[in-house]
Amino acid sequence: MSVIALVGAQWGDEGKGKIIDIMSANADVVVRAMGGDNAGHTVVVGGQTYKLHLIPSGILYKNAICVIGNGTVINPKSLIAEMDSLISRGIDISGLRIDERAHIIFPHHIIIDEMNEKLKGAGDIGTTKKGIGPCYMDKAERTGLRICDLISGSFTDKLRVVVDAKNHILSNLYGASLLDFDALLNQYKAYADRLRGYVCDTSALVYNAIKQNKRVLLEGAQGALLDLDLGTYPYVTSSHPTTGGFCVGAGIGPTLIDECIGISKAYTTRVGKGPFPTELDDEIGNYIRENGLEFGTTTGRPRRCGWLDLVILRFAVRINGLTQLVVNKLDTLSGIDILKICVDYECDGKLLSDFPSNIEKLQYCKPIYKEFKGWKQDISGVRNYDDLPNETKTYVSFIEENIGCRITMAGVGSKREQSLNR
Ligand code: 2SA
Ligand code: GDP
Ligand code: MG
Repeated sequence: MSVIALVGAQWGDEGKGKIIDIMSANADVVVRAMGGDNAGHTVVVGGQTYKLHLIPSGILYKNAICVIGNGTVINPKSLIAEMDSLISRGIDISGLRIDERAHIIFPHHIIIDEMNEKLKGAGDIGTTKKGIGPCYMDKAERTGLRICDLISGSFTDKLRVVVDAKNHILSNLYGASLLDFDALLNQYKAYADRLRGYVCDTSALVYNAIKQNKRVLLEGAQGALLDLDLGTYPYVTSSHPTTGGFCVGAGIGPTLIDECIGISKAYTTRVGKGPFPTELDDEIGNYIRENGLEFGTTTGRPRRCGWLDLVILRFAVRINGLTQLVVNKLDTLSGIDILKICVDYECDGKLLSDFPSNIEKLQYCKPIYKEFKGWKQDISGVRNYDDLPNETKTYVSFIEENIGCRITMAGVGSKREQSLNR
């Protein structure tokens, strides 16, 4: 291993945090490159549960350098709260590094996120309301402020320009209260003082680490179907949670990435709005939600649950160039008599094997299912892949045979030891 990229192969929450944590044992540098504190990555270790939002999951290992890369958007308030929470639990965060180019989330981004969602009414996206979209909007509009601005002497002048412009928008377009410049300046200056010591050019750091043959792990957030370009637009996030997103978001060339690993669940979930062909709005869906504890790690929202969809996984293999897939949460399916896997869609009387680009078409796609005999027993105590019930192994083998990608690990629980090499 030298550089490994790890991404969600569905709509996020596939258990990336758990796998990153396991792989961090052999990593020198772990890098977040997209999204912000909308992400929620759960790691369970030594009976303790950590819910990480911006800080890479590798932070739980003492020696790993943990990078928040240039492609992320950083809410300094929640980053500092996350740092403090880790410190209070005895975690050493001296390995944290924050990129100078990462954009900053301000209170107005959060207000605008909330207002935009409200104005959309029933057509809302179901965002996490963390200000992610509005912050990336400013980045694309070239009016955003970055971490290098926050820690520079010109921050006061730059913030003045931003506050004047945003107050104009907040009052005239949204009828919202104005930002208090002095209060905001003092607040963000205090954040700057706290964060300054962690800031550097992380693209250079990662490059130098690679040149020294260090092992680098690129930690994806969200999932392929939430990619701004390739996902179920407009029901997506505003970043690129695909392997390509690492090149831009970590400032690393594509030839430097050696392995691309996708993470999937043994079924499908989605949190937020948008089409979901295999969604189960019934008792089985409820069973999966309750059994799999499918509630948002950041917002606590119930996740929508459905059968595994191979059209989606084939799409994820293609757009990410996956070389391996991990299938988590097989234990959640224990006790379901008949399991279904969607192998293709039927759309307008035609067979569709490729994920459609247009969600209007996706809305009319009907899953074509293959049925499998389920397994009754609790498999969370199994520690060797070969000891899983034959039904579970048949289920996993079928997935592998139909997506064109090796399945190298299977998850039977949230703990480190509940990931079985295959
Ligand atoms: P946003 O806030 O602008 O990024 O929302 C846009 C869409 O992206 C989805 N999204 C997510 N989907 C799954 N997991 C995410 N992280 C949290 C978790 C979510 C939570 O780990 O459970 O706690 O609710 C995440 N972040 C963004 C979001 O639901 C919108 O569909
Ligand atoms: P991430 O965003 O991809 O890191 O995933 P989340 O942490 O948001 O959600 C995944 C949830 O599933 C977390 O609560 C994990 O602890 C849990 N989890 C991960 N792998 C497994 C597994 O194999 N079985 C079970 N039952 N839970 C798992
Ligand atoms: Mg999550």
